[in-house]
This record gives sequence, structure tokens and C-alpha cells, in this order.
Amino acid sequence: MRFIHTSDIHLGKTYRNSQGEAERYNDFFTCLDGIVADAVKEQVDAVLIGGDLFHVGQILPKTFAKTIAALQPLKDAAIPCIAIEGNHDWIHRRDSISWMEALSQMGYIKLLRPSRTEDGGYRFDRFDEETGRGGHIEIGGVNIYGLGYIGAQAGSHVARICDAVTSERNLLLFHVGIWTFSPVEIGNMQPDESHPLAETFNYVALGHGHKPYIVATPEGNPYAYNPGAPERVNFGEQKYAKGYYLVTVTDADFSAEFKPTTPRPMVVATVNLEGAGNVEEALERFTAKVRENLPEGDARRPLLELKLVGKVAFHPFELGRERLRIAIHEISDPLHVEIKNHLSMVSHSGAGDISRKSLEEIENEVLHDLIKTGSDYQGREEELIRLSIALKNAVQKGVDGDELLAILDARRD
Ligand SMILES: [Mn+2]
Repeated sequence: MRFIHTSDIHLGKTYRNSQGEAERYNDFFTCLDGIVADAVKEQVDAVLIGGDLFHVGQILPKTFAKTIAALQPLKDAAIPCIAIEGNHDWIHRRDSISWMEALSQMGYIKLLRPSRTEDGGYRFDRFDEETGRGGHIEIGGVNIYGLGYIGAQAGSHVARICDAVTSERNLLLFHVGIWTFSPVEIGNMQPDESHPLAETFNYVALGHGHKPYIVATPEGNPYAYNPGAPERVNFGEQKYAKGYYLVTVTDADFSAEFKPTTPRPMVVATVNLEGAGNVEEALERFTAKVRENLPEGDARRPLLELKLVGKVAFHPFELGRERLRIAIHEISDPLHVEIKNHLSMVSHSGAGDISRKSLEEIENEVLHDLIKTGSDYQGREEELIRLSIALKNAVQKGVDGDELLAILDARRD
């Protein structure tokens, strides 16, 4: 029995209101197309998706149509695609059917989701092809159980999950991160909480963190595999290995081979303009730094995130976004650029005393003054400033409402 284990495809993700919006939107489908083509070529027995097939719960109709087109070759080749919901696919409205459920009812995926018993236990009902529902399916002698995303308390559910499984040669699809491996802030569990899964499951197919990793028991037996996102979803993922696992099962042995994918080039660079005397000099240094960071040997237009730091002798506002964009386009043709201007100005106040105030410091002071005028907020200024800035950064990146709510939820007691 052989299967592909992938996760966190994030279909529907793009940079809104960016000139590269349409091309970036297609990247994630191209990535899925490649994995599907490999599955058909390798004639695997199943494709497993560990959650976050979609970037948001409410997708555009065209995203749904393109997903069906991407999954069609699997359906034609009779390769079952088994999926769970991630935090990004979660739909909160109980009265409407989710896109994932629709895909399952239409036979494009087999969406696994457990039921709960009255006393809080788990029940994995056999998957029903007619309704497209269930929590367990057997393929080639491997018992596949699907759990999806169960939130921040995942670790405390492990015993109940294992109690619900009595079969042999078991695999669990679980959208959760393991601390020490996963840089995701929300929805992780401790390794100690996770290790007991190895007693019931031969292979835990993880999703959630976009960086690949393998978790082993304290005795050194690997049992949980996170393939990461096969495309670079967010800035910060430029150094992660990108790919999926091709897993071969022989008796009770699950052997996972990491197969690399080809994500779009992503560059994150800090440009230090310390001491630049005027805007022309700063632009020259900026252009040189960008040039040396541009990827080579890849014809695809890169994604750039550039952070400007240092004390300069002119007003940082002179280096506006448009001016920087023009400078970049003289040497490169990026698909999308994000610029973080953290420049501060050398100011001469008093008798030769050089003091500086960065944009960040000014922002902090303004927020501090605003927040402390509310008596309910007094004493919590630092926490609320951090939250405000996290939300501002997220809004500037164009993240969706669901993710903004997740940032707020994570800070809530
Ligand atoms: Mn994800």
C-alpha cells in the first residue's frame, strides 16, 4: 500500500489588490496539480490531505470550481482523496454546508470527521459513500481515522481518541502542531501529550505547521509526520523545505520519503541604510542590497519582503512605497512586494545631543496615550499595544477576517 501525505495547500490564498493577484492565486492550484499528477503517475492507493485545503472557510465559487478541476484526475484514476478540515477550512455557521462537505458529497474527497459520544468520547463511524460522511475508512489494509482541527486543547483529547480505536495498522489524520517543531502559535500540543498516539497509530499524518518535521517517541521511533505546506504560503517560509511524503506501507512498517515541490521564489531581506545622508544615497544602497538577494536560476517572478532599518539623515517618509517600488522594478520584476519601513531619523536636538525616535517608537507612544485614556484599559497598555500592532500588521498584509479573529481569540483568556 502506498499513499501521498500532503497538507496545508491553502487554495484561494493570494495578495488582494496586488498586480500579481491572479498569478499568485494560481500558484496554489499549480502546486496541487503537481501533487495530483505525481499521485496518478505513481499509481498510489490514496492521497491524504491533513487539513487547510482551503485558505478560508468561505471560498469564492471559482475557487471551488478550480478545486474540482484539480482533483478530477484523482477521481478519474479512482485514487481516493482523504481529507480532514484544518483551522482555515473551519466553517462557523452551523446552518450551512461547508465547501469541504460539498466536495465529499460530490465524491471528490472523503472528508473524515469523528462523532462524539454522550460522555465526551470519540466515535469513528465507517465512511459512507452515499452521504459523504464518516470518521474511518480502510484502504489496502490500513485503517485511516480522521480528526481534523479540534482546537487548543488537543493534547487533553489523546486518551479519548486512542480509546475509540480497536483495529490494527492504524493511521490518524490530525490537524495539530507539536511544540518544539511547529512555529504556529495556536493549536499545538506538547510532545509528551502526543507520544501516547504512537501506541495506537503506526502513522500520524499531521497538518498545521507549514514547516516539515517528524516526531519520534522518546525511544526514537518516528510516528508523526508533518509534510508542511507544499507552496510558500506566508513570508517567513522562504527557508523551509517544501514538499510532501510518499509513504510505502509494508506490514506494520510505514516508510516516508520526502518529495520536494517547486514553490515560487520568496525573498525576505533586511536592508540596513544606517548613516545614509540623503535619499539618493539610500536608494543606491537599497537597490544594491535587493540585487544581491534576488534568486538566481528561477524564471518565475519572486515574492519580496524588504525591511528597511537604520538611522538616516533625511526624513524616512521621503523613501515612500512608490519610490521604492520604482527602484525595485528597475532591477527586477517581482510578482509582489511588501516593504516594512523601520527607518529612523538622526535628529539634532539640544547641544549636540543626538536623539532618535523611530516610527515604531512614535507609534507605540501614540497608542499608549490613546489606550491609557480608557480607565478599563489602564495597567494593560503594553498588552493592548502589542495586540493593536499585531492586528495592524495583519491588516496591512491583507489577511482575512477569520485570521484577524484568530489573533483576537488567541489573546482572549
Ligand atoms: Mn495551514
